[in-house]
Amino acid sequence: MQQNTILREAELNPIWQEQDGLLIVEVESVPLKGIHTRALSFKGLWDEWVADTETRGHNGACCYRWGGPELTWNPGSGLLRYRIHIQTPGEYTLAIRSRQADEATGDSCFVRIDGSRWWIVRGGEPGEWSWETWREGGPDQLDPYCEPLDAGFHQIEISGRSHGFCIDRLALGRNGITFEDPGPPVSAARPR
Ligand SMILES: [Ca+2]
Repeated sequence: MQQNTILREAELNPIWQEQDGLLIVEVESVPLKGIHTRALSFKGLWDEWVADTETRGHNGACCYRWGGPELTWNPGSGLLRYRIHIQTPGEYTLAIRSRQADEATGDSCFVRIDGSRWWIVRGGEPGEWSWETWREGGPDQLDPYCEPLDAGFHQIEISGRSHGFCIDRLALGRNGITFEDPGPPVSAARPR
């Protein structure tokens, strides 16, 4: 009984481990709650990511596509939480492998680290998967998502913003993101 509880905890609450200044996670490693089919998402279900296996070019089992409404200034819907452990403290760059629809312009999601302020985070060119990641500091201000992280436990949270915006993988890189798309294998995880 005790062991079952521990195994279940490891599966439900993994903590991904940074190694050699790099951490990679498939977004779908955190499961979705409730019904999340493609068909239902287009019927206007509120506040849901969709586990999308049809959009080509994703890694792992699927990508997550925001099937909820446009949430211009309202972070917190469809909350995805990724708990991580940093061994080597330093300045880290957060990148999300994302794709916006062919006709989209400036689609985005919300991201925050360790419960601090939410940032609007944009991706690359429409219709292409890319690790390009910009956080919006103001109307004409786009910067890389850089944060100093201490050694220890941290939490990355993502929530939905632009309908149709797809996310596939997350990465944290010390001193920038230097790998080629689609990136290295996922990081090891351990239970809490
Ligand atoms: Ca994926």
